Amino acid sequence: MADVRSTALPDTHSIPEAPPAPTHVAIRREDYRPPDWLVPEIRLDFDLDPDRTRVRATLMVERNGDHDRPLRLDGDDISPLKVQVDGADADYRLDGPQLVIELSGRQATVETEVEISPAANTKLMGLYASGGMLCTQCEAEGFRRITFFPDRPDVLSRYRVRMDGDSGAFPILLSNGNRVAKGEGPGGRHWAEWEDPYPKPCYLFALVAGDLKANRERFTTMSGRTVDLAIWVREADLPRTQHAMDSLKLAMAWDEEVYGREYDLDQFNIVAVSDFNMGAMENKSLNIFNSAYVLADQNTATDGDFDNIARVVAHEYFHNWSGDRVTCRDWFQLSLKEGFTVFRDQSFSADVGSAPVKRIEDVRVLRAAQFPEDAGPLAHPVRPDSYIEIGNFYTATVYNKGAEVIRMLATVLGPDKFRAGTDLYFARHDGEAATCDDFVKALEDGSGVDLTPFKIWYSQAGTPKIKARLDYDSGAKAATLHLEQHIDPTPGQPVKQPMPIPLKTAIVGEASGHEICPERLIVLDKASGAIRFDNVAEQPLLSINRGFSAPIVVEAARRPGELERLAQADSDPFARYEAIQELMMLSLVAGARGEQADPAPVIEAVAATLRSNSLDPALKGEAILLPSEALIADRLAVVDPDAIHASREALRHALGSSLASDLLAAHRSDGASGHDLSPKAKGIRRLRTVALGLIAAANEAEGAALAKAQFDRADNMTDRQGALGILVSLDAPQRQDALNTFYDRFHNDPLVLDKWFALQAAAQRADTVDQVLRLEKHSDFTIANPNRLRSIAGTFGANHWAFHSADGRGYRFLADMILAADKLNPQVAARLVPPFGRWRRFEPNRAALMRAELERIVASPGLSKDVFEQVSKSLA
Ligand code: 0A1
Ligand code: ZN
Repeated sequence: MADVRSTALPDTHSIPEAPPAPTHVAIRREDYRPPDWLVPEIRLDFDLDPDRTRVRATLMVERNGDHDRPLRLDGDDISPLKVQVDGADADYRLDGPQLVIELSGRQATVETEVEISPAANTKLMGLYASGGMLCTQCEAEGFRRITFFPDRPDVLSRYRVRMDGDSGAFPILLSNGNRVAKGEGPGGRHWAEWEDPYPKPCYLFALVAGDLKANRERFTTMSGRTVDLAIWVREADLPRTQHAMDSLKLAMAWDEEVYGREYDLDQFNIVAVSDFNMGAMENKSLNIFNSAYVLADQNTATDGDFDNIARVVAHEYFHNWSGDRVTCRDWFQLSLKEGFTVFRDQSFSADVGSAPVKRIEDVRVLRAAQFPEDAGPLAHPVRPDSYIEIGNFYTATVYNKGAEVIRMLATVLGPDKFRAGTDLYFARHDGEAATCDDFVKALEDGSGVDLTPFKIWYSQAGTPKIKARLDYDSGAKAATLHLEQHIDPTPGQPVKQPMPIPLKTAIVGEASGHEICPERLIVLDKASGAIRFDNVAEQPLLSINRGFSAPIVVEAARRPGELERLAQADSDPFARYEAIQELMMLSLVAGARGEQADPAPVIEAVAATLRSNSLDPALKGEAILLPSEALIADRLAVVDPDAIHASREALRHALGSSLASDLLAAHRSDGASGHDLSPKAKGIRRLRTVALGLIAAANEAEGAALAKAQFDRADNMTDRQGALGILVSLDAPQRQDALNTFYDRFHNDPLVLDKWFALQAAAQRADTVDQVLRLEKHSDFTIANPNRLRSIAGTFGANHWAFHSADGRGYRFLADMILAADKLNPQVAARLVPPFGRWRRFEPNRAALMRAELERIVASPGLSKDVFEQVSKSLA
C-alpha cells in the first residue's frame, strides 16, 4: 500500500517528518492516569473531498488539576498544516505521532488544520470512502486519523460540526445530534451544521456524506416525545430496510419497558455502508452499519440474517445508554459497555423470539468462539490487563463472556434487584466515563447484595471446569452432589483462584421423569463443595448448569443411560439439548480416538427427539445438529482433524441411514411460507435443512436430489442457502448447476455474492483448498472489502477439516491472505489470525506447519502492530 501520508498531504508541507514512533509497546491498565487536559467543547470544520479533505478543529481545552504538563494531542497518519493557540501561531513539537503544545494558562483555544485523503484510507478507520460516500469509523482510535485530539474515552466534549461538500456527490450531510443550520455555497457546494448537546468521547463522533435515501418513520417515546427515525441507504436498497426499521422500533420500546431507558434526541439515524471492518457502530444518534446488518428481504436474506439484523440494530441502539450516556473510562473497561450491551441484546432477542432457542444459539457462539480463546495463547480476562493494539480486544471474551458475567450477576440478584442496580448505575454515572468496578458497585448499592466475590470474573481468564458427581443413598432418601472446580493456567496467570459459580440445578427422577427436587441456585465459591438433596425417593438424575447459568465446562460422572433419560425427560429445554449433545459428543470423541463407538444411544435419542410431540421444530433442529469438529477437537489432548472428521461423518451416516424415514418426514414438514418470520416458521425451515444434511450424509444421490429440489423450489434465501450449503459438499452433478444458477441470479448483489463465496469456503470436501485458491482469483473477489475477504478467508479459517489439511496448504493460503490483507487493513487482517493460535494442540506434523506459517508472518517486513500482536502471542 502506498503510504497514506504521502497521498494525503500537499507536497509543500514544511513540517519535518517525525522520527518513527515506538511501535508494538504494550499499554497497561495499571498505568491509567486521568487526562492532563480536558476538552469541554470542540468545533470541527470539514471541506469534504474524496481525495483531499481539509479538517479544521477548534478545541476549547482546560487544564485538569494542578500540573505543568503540556497539551498532548494524538495523531495518526496526519501532519499539522496550522497550529494556533488563542488565535496566534503557536510553538509546537511532534513527539512520535503526538502533537505537543506547551500552554501557560488553565484554558486555551487551540486550532489545528490537517488534510486527509478518505479515498486512500484503506484501513477504514477515520474518514474513508465507501461506494461513493464518505463516512467515519472512530472506535477505538480512529478519530486521531481525522484530527489531532486527546483520543481517549474519558475526554468528553460537546461537538459542533460543519460539513461543506459537493451537493451533487453528497446531497446528504449527517453528523451527531441535531442539524442546526444549512445552506448553499458557491460552485455547486452546500453545507450543513450539526450540534450534539450530549458531551461524548471522540470515538463516538461520526460524519456521513453521500447520495443516500431514507426510510423514515416515527417513534413516540414513553414520555410522549416524537423521534424521527431514518435508515439511510442507496436508493436501490430502500426496499430492503423495513426489517431493520421494525427491529429498531421494537428495541426502543423494549429498552423503555425492561430498563426504563428512553431515547434522548429528536433524531435517530442509521446509515448502511458496504465497506466496514466490524458489524456496526453506536456513534451518538448516527449509527453506522455494515450493510450486511441492515439490508434484508426474503429473497436475499436468511432467517439467520434477519435475526442478526434485529440483534445488531438493537445492540447499537442499546449502546445509547450503555456506552454513550455512560461510557468507558479507558479501553480496558471495554466490556463495561460491550458485555452489558450484548447481555441486553441477547435478552431482547430472547423476548421477541424463542427464548430457549436463543439461549442455545448464544451458548453455541460462546463455545465456538470464546472457549477456544480462553484455552489458547490469546486468552485474556474480560477486563484485560494490557494490550498492544486495542483493536485486537474486540473479542468473544470481552463481548460474549462479558455478557455471561452480567447474566450471572442478574441471576444471582433476580430481576427486581438487578433492575434496581442498573437504574442506579445509569443515574449515578450518566454523562461519565465509568469502570467495570463502578458497574458492580452500582449493582451492589442498588440491590443491597455484596457482589465482591464475583469481581474475579473480570480479572481471571480461563474457563472453569467443574467435576460433578451425584451420590445416592436410597436408604436415607438423600442425594449428595459433589462439586470440584479447576481452571487451567492462561498467559500471565499461572495460578488460579476459585471463582463463584452459580449453578441452576435440579434432580430428575429416573423412573418417573419428574423434577423430584425443584431447580435451585447453587453457588460454588470454593475449590470444592458438597450439597445435599433430601426426599429423593427414586434413583436421581443430575440436571446441572440449567439454562447455562455459568460459562463453564461441566464434567459430570454419568451412570449408563442417564444422559439418554435426561434427553427425554429434563424439563429445562437447554438441559435437554445439552444431554443430547453430550451423548453425541461422547460417541464422537470415542470415534476420533479410534475406539469402538456404539451409535445406538445417539440414534435412539435423535429418534425420540424427532418424534417428540412436546419439542418445537426449532429445538429439534438444534438438538439433532452434531457438535462441530472444532468442539470435538477441544475435548482431545492431541488433535487429528482427519480422525475427527471421519468420526463425525460416521455418526452422521449412521443417523442418516437408521432414521431415514423420520428425517424425510422432518425435511418435508411444512407450514412455513417463505415470508413467515415467526419462530415456528423459522424452526420448520431450520429442521428441514438440518434433516436434509443427515439424509445426504447417508445417501449422496438422494440427498443431492432432495437438496436440488429444495433449491429450485425455494421462495426464500433460508431454504435456498440451506440446500446449496449441502450441495457444495457433495460430488453430485447438481452441485455445479446450483452454484451457477445462484451466481447468475445474484452476482450483482454484493451481500448475496458473499454467501456464494462463503458457502464454497465452508464446503466439507477434500478439494476445498483448491476451491478457495480458485475463488481468490475470481473476478468478483476483492481483498479490500472486509465482507468479501471474510467470506473466503474468515469462513475458510473456521472450516476445521479443510483448514487443517495435512499438507499444510490451508495454512499457507490463510497466512498469505493475512499478509496481503495486512498491507491494506491491519485490523481485519489481525482478526484472521486466531485459527492458527491453537497449533500446540495438534498432532506434530500439523503443529509444525502451523508454527512455520506464524513464524513466516511475524518475520515479514512492515507488519502492522495488529497482526504482530496476534501472531507473536500465538507463538509465545
Ligand atoms: N462498538 C461496536 C463495535 C466496533 C468496534 C470497532 C469498530 O472499528 C472498526 C467498529 C465497531 C459495537 O459493539 O457494535
Ligand atoms: Zn457493542
